[in-house]
Amino acid sequence: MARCLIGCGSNRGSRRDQLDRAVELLRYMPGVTMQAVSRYRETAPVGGPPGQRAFLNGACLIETDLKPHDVLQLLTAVENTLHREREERWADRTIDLDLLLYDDLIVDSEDLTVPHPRMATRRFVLEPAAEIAAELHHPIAACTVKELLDNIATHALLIAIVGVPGTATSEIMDVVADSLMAHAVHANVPHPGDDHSASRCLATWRHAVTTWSEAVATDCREEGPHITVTNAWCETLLGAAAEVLTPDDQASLHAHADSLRHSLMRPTAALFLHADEATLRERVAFHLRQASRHTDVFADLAATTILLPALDDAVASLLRMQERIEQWLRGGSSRCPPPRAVVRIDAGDLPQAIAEASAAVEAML
Ligand code: A4P
Ligand code: MG
Repeated sequence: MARCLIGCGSNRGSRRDQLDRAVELLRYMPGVTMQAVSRYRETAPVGGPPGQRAFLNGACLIETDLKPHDVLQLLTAVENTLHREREERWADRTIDLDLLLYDDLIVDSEDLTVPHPRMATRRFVLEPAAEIAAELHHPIAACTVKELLDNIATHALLIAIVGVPGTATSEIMDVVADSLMAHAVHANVPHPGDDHSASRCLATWRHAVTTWSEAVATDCREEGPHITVTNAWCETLLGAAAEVLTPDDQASLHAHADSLRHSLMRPTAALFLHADEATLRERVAFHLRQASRHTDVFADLAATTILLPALDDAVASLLRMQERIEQWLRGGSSRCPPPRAVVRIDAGDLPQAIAEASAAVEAML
């Protein structure tokens, strides 16, 4: 038997009745035993078209011998019974049932992702979930549901928006900071400029790491509720440096970063802007054609393309950097544990990425 945590939400029609009916329909499904149902909470809508009604959100815990895809089918059947219409994404709905956790299983398929990819930053998911299943384990965050809730239930949020050049981390950070009145801390990767020496110079990288970490640490010392967003983390700066510094200089930069880490809080969340190879290739090609004169969005690609003007070399370098970020987020870097909450965002569609990033941060408040 597997234990499944299910998130429920409604913001259209008779919200409480619909949640009650969804729970009752699940309770009487063959192969399902209802273990617990949370209270329902009214929550402000996150993301989606403006002017939506508030949600009523809850969670339930079931035991079942159904496989994960069969559970998803069951949830869809219950949604259909309750007249769920699928219009625009994140549009208001009579009922939404999400499979949050299925034991300790990780599923990553076309139509099903478990754990639910956006749950770790969502207060409207974690509060009811922690009420009935505080000790349930999240296999990717490697902690319990209660620990995920405690992670975001803090008055000082520190959000790292990470991604390789060409994924618009700075622009997205600026939009998120503006819309939520957060402090933005820019990290600047050393730019090669006219001679190529600056970006290969250890001192320049040490300076970049120092100024960035001092700015983050200063923001984090501030008292009272506040949000800090930054477009980098130590690991992303070190990963970029690995492309240009000698192994000895890299080791020295790592030691320098280690000496600064004690002043840094562990980030509350990382928003990982991930681009596939085709997207990176298209953006680098665009940049190399100097079409970028007309737009600033991918200006940060200059740091790569000045040193590596051949398209294939530049793309390969970005993919290596991206793999290093993934490794860190998977917990592969022993120096700095990844944040508990990681939301992976497709950087291929910029407006969508901005909406996802803003919603992920808003959901924590
Ligand atoms: N899908 C993949 N993985 C899962 C999973 N673990 N559980 C697929 C459920 N479905 C999963 O879902 C779109 C597709 O996701 C499905 O076809 C399924 O194969 P959907 O329910 O049709 O559409 P949606 O819910 O609009 O999209 P999405 O991206 O699932 O939205 P979310 O993440 O569920 O967010 N604000 C508040 N306060 N309360 C809420 O409950 N909910 C949302 C929806 C946004 N804002 C909210 C709330
Ligand atoms: Mg859904």
